[in-house]
Amino acid sequence: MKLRLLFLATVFLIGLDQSNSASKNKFPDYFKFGVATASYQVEGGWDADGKGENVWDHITHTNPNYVKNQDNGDIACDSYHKYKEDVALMKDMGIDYYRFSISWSRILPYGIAGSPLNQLGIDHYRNLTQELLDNGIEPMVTMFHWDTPEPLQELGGWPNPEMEEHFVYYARILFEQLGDLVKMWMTFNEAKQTCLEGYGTGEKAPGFKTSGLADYQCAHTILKSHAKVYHMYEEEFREKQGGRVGIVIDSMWFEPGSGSDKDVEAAERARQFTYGWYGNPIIHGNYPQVMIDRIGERSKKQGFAKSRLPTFTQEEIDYIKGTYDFVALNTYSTNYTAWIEEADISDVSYNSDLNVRLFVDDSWEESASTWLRVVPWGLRKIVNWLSKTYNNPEIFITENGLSDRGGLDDDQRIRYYRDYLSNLVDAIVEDGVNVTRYTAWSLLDNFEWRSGYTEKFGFYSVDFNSTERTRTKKASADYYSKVISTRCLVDTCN
Ligand code: GBH
Repeated sequence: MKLRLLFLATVFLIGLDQSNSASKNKFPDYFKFGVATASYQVEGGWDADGKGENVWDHITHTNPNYVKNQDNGDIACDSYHKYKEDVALMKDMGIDYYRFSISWSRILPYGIAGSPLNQLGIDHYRNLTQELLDNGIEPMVTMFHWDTPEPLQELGGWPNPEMEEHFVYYARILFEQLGDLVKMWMTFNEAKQTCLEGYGTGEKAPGFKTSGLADYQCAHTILKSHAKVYHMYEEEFREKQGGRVGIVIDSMWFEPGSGSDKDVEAAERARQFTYGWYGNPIIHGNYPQVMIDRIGERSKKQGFAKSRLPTFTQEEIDYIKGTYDFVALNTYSTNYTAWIEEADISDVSYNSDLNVRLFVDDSWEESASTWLRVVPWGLRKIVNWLSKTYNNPEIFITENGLSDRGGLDDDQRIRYYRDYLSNLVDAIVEDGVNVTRYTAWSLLDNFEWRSGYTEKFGFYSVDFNSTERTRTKKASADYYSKVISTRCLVDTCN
């Protein structure tokens, strides 16, 4: 009898143990998996059906050497014409939702508030959205993924506060014309890159290099525009349409390069200057204190009558605070941080306002992108940091992925997804972080900005030499499908 009890107890314990280790590797049932793309990177049809010119059309046409191999997005993956095929690929993979962006210049060729609407542009996105819904795939829409209408750039672009009016006008059209079908909205993709690279370092279109000034002005306009669009949805659309609105913020994970207090401080400062630049105003109401203090002090020493970081009034703080229904993160990699001596005071730039040295461990596996080393544990750390810093919000990973040079047997990509997802599941199951969505970048190999078509992130390769832009499945697509259908990373857990 005793033996039998012992035996039963043992079986029970083993059973328990197995179900525990199983659930450890399993995503919760409510968890959703998606893939992402962006309009300029995949659509092509750059002047099709009345579309206007945007800053990427403009810079690649007027300064072809801006992009490697003089590549541009004129045709890209031709997804503008091949969207049904793209949806079929996603359906085949069992994707839960598709994160794509809308090209502002297709909807409003002049960009400007009050300018004529291009019905064919609206039709295109209604068709794409309907096709997704008919195939059981949820649309997740980004309103702006870096492709500012050129006429608006000629008025100054994002550092010009008037952009708010133009963006709100555009956003209203999207809610009115697509809000019956779309329930998940992202206002901006990676505002940090729009501002820092577009107006600070010149790394992205429109290519201005006025760091420490125009980048801060740009961010200020974007934050106000985002808040206004959030409130507009809240007041005029939410009740009827029942959707959700947020903003996509990007950050790598910053890990202290040593245990010293100074390196630890440098890491936190880098996080605040990156995610916090946008996240802090939206979640807590104002720029991070460390940005206010450091930029204020340096500006003063440089002879500016006021801080180069614009200030929000109390009214604006109250208005911006809380304008999110979830926290969205694009993240790919990790850097170490080291404290350094204060930068020369004559240097006016975001980088010297931040004043942190970033470095990587040479043993970290490389990708095809210089900035992207494979560091899976960084994902677990960054979502834990978001959770702590921003009061345990619901978190979406809106981009994560790996670049290589091409090839259908992409086991490096499979390992990347396996190891990053494994860290994510640990964050959810073991650390209790509330992540509910994961979005892989990207469905297709596509136009990778300054690198043209040389860095490949896709589950499908695209033959850019064929007018058909033929898509071919890579091994990683099958891997991701299997994760989605089993919600599981190891074979033993289903
Ligand atoms: C995302 O940005 C974009 O949203 C997407 O369009 C893009 O295709 C995808 O990732 C892959 O790149 O050279 O060290 O100064 C990624 C975030 C942040 C990556 C800035 C490049 C340059 C860092 N990007 N980073 S560095």
